[in-house]
Amino acid sequence: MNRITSAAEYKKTYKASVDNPEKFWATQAKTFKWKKKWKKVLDWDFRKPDVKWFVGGKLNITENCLDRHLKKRGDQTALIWEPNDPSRPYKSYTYKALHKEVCKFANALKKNGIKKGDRICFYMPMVPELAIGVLACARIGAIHSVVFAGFSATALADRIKDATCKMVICSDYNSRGAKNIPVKKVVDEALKKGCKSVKTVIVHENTGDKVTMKRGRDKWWHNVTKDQKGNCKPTVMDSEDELFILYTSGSTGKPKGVVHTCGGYMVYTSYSFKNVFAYEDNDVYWCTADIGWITGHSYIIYGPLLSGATTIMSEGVPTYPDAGRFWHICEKHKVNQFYTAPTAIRALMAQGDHWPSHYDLSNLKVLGTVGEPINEEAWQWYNKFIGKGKCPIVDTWWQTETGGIMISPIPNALKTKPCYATHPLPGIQPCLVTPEGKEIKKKKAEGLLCIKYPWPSMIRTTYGDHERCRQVYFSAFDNMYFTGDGARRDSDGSYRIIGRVDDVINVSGHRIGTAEVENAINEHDNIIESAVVGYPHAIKGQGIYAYVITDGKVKDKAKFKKELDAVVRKFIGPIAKPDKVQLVSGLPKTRSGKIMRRILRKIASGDTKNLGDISTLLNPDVVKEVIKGKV
Ligand code: 7RM
Repeated sequence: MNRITSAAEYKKTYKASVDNPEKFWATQAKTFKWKKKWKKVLDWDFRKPDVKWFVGGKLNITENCLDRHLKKRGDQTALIWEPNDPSRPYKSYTYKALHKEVCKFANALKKNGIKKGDRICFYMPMVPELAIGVLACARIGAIHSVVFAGFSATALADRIKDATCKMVICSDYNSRGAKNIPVKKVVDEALKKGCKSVKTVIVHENTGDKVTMKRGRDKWWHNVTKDQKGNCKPTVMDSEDELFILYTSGSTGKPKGVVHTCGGYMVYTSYSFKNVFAYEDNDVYWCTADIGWITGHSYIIYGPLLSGATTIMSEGVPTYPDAGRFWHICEKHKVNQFYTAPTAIRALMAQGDHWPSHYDLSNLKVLGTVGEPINEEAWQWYNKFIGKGKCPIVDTWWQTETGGIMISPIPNALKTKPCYATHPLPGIQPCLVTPEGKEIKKKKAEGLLCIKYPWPSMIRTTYGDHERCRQVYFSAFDNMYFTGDGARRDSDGSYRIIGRVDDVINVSGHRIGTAEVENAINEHDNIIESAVVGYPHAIKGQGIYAYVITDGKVKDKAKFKKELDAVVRKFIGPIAKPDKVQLVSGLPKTRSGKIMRRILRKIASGDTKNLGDISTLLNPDVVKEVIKGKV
């Protein structure tokens, strides 16, 4: 697999990838071990959508992540795990050791009745067993569905039911900063909400604190793996067999299960990993994301391991025990590539410039960001205090649905530019379209970001509801994938991502649907109606602003706010708690009864001068009240 190292090479490679995509991707795919070669590289029809890559090819992704490397780098470190508490020892697994652990757990899954195609839900903190478990699923063709351990029991139950999971794998507790958060307890609660498909719960002992185990259903990880062999033949999978489901928020209430398949995802995550991070043999790479999000799937587990890299996963938070933790870990493991979210950079920047100065960051070569737009100030700080002006910053734009990085600088080949994700990777054909669906050909333009040609790691369907996939991503514009983002393009073809144009807000790099938050808020007894919008937030990127109409019986506003937090916590999780709540007597609505979110968004952002024409509203008077009551 070739890595691009100059501007000329990028230009040449990009052109080749667009002129003959099938030839280009076939070349990349040859790096891997296939049980059977594909018959055709690509079959596609966006209108259905029906996209197939490496048609007829047979493989197992874990054979490519693990077995393929054993001969050359069996004793090289594959995975380093850095615990929440820095005084505890870190763990590391060589490729050989990781292979063995994955096989043992894969055998344990089989022993517990798991077969190819079964869905398994993971609800775990960032412990090595999460990576091992995910790979063990892939080893035997079971489909993993990882649910971020910050989600509530209700949210977890919804996801378990949607995918009819046969098994849940969890930990006892989650050590996060100074907290010890119950995990198994949340699973118990979720399973009381009608998750009839779940037959077994496997519990990994993390902190060792007390949990209740249900006889016949719950088993300890260490017991089920104890007598298993360290060898497990990889199940032969079709390129288009499902690899995993990952739930993500959209503009409607219910999160959708984005489905990725084996062959294309394998080729693309590895290709993009090597190129974007300029990964060279023996480099140590660290992505601070949680495996509960796509970034963790593609760029902690699959991309790095497929590339034979040393990948770090860390359990803790950026500010525990202090704001130097990230830089301490970089020094300790001589990290070469570091990948994090703008929100973390802003939070650490706010703690003072001196924190990074206490650590040796001289091994860093490439810095990355993901999840949300990075503002210029944070970019400059990252560049100066972490990269010391010598590390290219790769601002990587992509989505759960795209499976891998789509638009990003490539170190030494594509120049970086603050706030710009810059150029598409080879094989990616972005375009800007007008709301009417016309592609904007002019270079310098602003529009809706679409992708007009398939790429190997793209979403195949939304689990259990293919029509929804078509409707959400492929119906807005003919023959194109619509990203939901708006973007600007410079005269040099460089892209700047502006952000979501739908009702999705991005809080600390987490995607949250406003409808989900509204549904949760509406569960409170005193709520008549609510409208949730995003507004600019100095650290989180966006904050959550809730406008609520109550039944007039709310006496204690502070107590009421706490109660709203509690319902949101209950139905979604703490990440979706509103930052601001404003009680209003009405919401601006169109004559057909639709809430005018555009107006609410402007007011929440403090931009009350350019509200546009409000005379067509059903209730224009309410706007004044809403402005006056801004919190
Ligand atoms: C990887 C991930 C996707 C949404 C996406 C954007 C936003 C992601 C950037 C970005 C500006 C970036 N997957 N987004 N990366 N916006 N610059 N570099 O985050 O499915 O959770 O979110 O995140 O709005 O549509 S995600």
